[in-house]
Amino acid sequence: RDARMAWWREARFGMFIHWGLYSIPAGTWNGKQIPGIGEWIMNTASIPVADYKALAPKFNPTGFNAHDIVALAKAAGMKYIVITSKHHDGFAMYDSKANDFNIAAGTPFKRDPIKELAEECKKQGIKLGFYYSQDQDWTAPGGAALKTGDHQPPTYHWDKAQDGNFQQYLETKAIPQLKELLANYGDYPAVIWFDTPTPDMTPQLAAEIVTVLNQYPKLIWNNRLGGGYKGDTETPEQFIPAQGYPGRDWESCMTMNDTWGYKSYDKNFKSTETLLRNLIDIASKGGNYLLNIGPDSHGVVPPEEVVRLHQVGKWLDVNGEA
Ligand code: FUL
Repeated sequence: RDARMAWWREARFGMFIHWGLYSIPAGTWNGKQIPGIGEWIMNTASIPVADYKALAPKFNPTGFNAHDIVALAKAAGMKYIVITSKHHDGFAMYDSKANDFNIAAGTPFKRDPIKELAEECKKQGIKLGFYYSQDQDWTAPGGAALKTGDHQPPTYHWDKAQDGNFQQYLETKAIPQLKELLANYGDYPAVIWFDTPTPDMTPQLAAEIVTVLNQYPKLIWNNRLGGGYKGDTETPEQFIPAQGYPGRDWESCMTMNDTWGYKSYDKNFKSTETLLRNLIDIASKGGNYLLNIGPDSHGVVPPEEVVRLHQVGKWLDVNGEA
C-alpha cells in the first residue's frame, strides 16, 4: 500500500475538472438562474430526463485542448488531474460502448476528451484519474438520486423515466463503464474518484465493484464508494480539517468560485493568495489539495481560473520546494 500511495503522497497538488453537459445551461434553465452548484442543475431544477438528454446533440466543445489543460496544470505546479468521466447526470465524457449517452456517440463533437487527456498526461508526465459517479445517475433507469432535497421519498426521483432497479443499473451501466475506463486508457486511471454513495449501495453491491478494482493493484480509490468501504483516501470537501486525518491519506477538494461545473454568472473567485494559503495549510498538515476548474460548453477554461493557476505556479517557482 505504501508503494502504491508513494506518488500520491508526494503530489500535494492536483487539478479537479468538472466538465459535462451542465456547462451548456451553465446555471440557467428556462431563463431562470438556478441556485446551487452548476453540475446539479438537472436535480435542482427538476429537469425531465428527455429534456436533459436533448442537451447532448448541442454539445460541440471544439475549444477543448488537452495539451493546454495539461500544460496549465503543470504550470500551476500540479502533479495530477482528476476529471469527471461521468457525473450524476449520467452523461459519459468518453467513448463508451456500454451506454450510448456519451460524448462520442451522442454529440456532434464525437471526440473522446478522456483519451486525449490520457495521451497528453503521459506525454507531459503527470498522473490522470477519473471521477465516476457510480451511485447517483439521474438519466439511467434505476440510478440513484441523493435522498435529500425537494423530491419525494423513497427514490427522490422527479421523472418516471428514472425509476428502475438499482442493481440492474449497476450491472448494466456503472460496472461495465468502470471496466471500460480501467481497461481502455493505457497507464491510466491512476485514481478512481467515486462520489455520493446512497444506501442503495449495499455492501454486497459495492463488493461487485471492488472485485473489478482489485484487478488493478496500483489503482488508488477514495472513500466514497459506499457499502462500508473506506478506500485509500479521505475526501474533505470545501474545507481543511484542523488536524488532518492522522493515519489516513487525505485530499481536500475545493472550488475556485462557488461551483464545480461551469456557471456563467458565478464570478465569486477566491484570490490567488487564498488559493496559496490553502495549498500551504493543506500541505503542512500532510494532505493534498485538489483544486477545481470548470470548463465551459466550448471546452474553454474560464480566464479567471487560468490567471490564478498561473499565479500560483509562479509563486511556487520562486518559493516552493522542487
Ligand atoms: C459532491 C458532488 O455531488 C458534487 O457535484 C461535486 O462533484 C463534489 C466534488 O462532490 O459531493
